[in-house]
Amino acid sequence: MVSVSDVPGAQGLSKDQLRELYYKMFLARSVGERERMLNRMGKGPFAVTGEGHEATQVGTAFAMTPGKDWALTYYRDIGVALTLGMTPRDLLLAHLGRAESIESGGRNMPSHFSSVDLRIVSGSAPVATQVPHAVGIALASKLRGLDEVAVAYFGDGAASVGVVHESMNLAGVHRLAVIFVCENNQYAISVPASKQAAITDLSIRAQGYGFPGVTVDGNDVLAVYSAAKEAVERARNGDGPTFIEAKTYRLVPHTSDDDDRRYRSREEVEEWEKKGPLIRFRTWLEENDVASASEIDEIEAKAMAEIDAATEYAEAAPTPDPATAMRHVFVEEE
Ligand SMILES: Cc1ncc(C[n+]2csc(CCOP(=O)(O)OP(=O)(O)O)c2C)c(N)n1
Repeated sequence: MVSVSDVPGAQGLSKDQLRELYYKMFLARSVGERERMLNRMGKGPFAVTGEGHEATQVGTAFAMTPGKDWALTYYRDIGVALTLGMTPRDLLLAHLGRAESIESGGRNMPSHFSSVDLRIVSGSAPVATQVPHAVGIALASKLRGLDEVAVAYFGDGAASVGVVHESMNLAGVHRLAVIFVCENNQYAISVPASKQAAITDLSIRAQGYGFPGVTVDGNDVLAVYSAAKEAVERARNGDGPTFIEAKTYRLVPHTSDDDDRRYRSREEVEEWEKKGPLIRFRTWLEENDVASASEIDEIEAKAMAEIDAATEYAEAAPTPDPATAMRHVFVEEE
């Protein structure tokens, strides 16, 4: 039986749930690191990962009901996929392009998360295309009288794309059960936030579309969870959309093909590392007696063991048969 934690600031989460949050955050961080490592070893063709985004991704997804609510992710959302129930094995099979990958049988780019059972809808590489999909799903839910919530994830760069504004407008007009989660990591590849928008808090845009917008500290998992929980409640109750801007920082280059030394200083990255989501939540768990240092070490060891086993499995798994390369592209004759 899980007892509800009376730890101040725990947002009503039990100690087990708080530890689970840390587990998922650490898992997300370490899957990203593993993917980049496999890429450097010449095994994974391309790595796009989310180190630094763990509080934003895990905190929002933790407020959703997996398999009922819809996640429209973008390429950085390893933490969302893992929190909703995808496994390191799923992600590494996709990263290495293996036939068994549930995402596309090894045909898609990595980090295009998808799971039919978990309602994680496969995205497309052009940024922001998942946002109108979320609104369409939310409209369908409304027409069918369902209380399912659709959550669209995107970056600060994607927030400038026209279709995001059209999506927010439509969602506001019809008061749809959709949540817009903007993972503002300060950069769109090399373009800093100051050259992306002439405002500081992107969340104020929601006002123009007639629904609430909040800016939260995207490195504070409990603050993010609290905002997401409220947004999910509003959406489920028929009170319409919410825009959540989570301010965070991408601690690694944009992808394995990017050299971030060309557009940001090492000092800047180090400053953000010091206030990174994992170190902050680990400190909070210890200070509030939710988990001791050695218990946290055990949580981390468990996550690493899961990732090591997943890596071994995925590396040994076969690649797709080249004769099936066109499958799912053209209709196949029986
Ligand atoms: C329509 C379109 N334009 C350009 C690109 C190339 N591109 C890929 S990711 C990216 C940056 C997106 O930045 P942001 O939305 O802030 O997300 P982040 O990568 O920082 O998490 C760009 C320009 C693309 N995929 N699609």
